[in-house]
Amino acid sequence: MNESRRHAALTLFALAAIAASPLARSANASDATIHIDNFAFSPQTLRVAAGTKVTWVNRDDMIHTIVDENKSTFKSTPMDTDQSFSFVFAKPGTYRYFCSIHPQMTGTVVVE
Ligand SMILES: [Cu+2]
Repeated sequence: MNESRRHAALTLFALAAIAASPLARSANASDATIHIDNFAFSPQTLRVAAGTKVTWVNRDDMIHTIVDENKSTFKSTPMDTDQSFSFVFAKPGTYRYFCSIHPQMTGTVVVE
């Protein structure tokens, strides 16, 4: 293979790798992630557009839950380390939530 063909092949390979990577996927505007670390939600306040799918990922070595303050919009089952919970916020509003096991853990999702 001559040098320019080799270069073209490498470029194609790199583009395919970027398209298939999870990083490219999470750049999708309709996805957002909140991490749980050391008994805290990060970011504590998340602003998203209506229709966004928000995923909470538990990075703590402790079981946590995600429950909205009215206990009617969304409620996860207990999440162990590395487990996640997702909810699609269809309607604009301010959604406060907490962990039912550690009620001092609170967070807010603002849907615009
Ligand atoms: Cu908790």
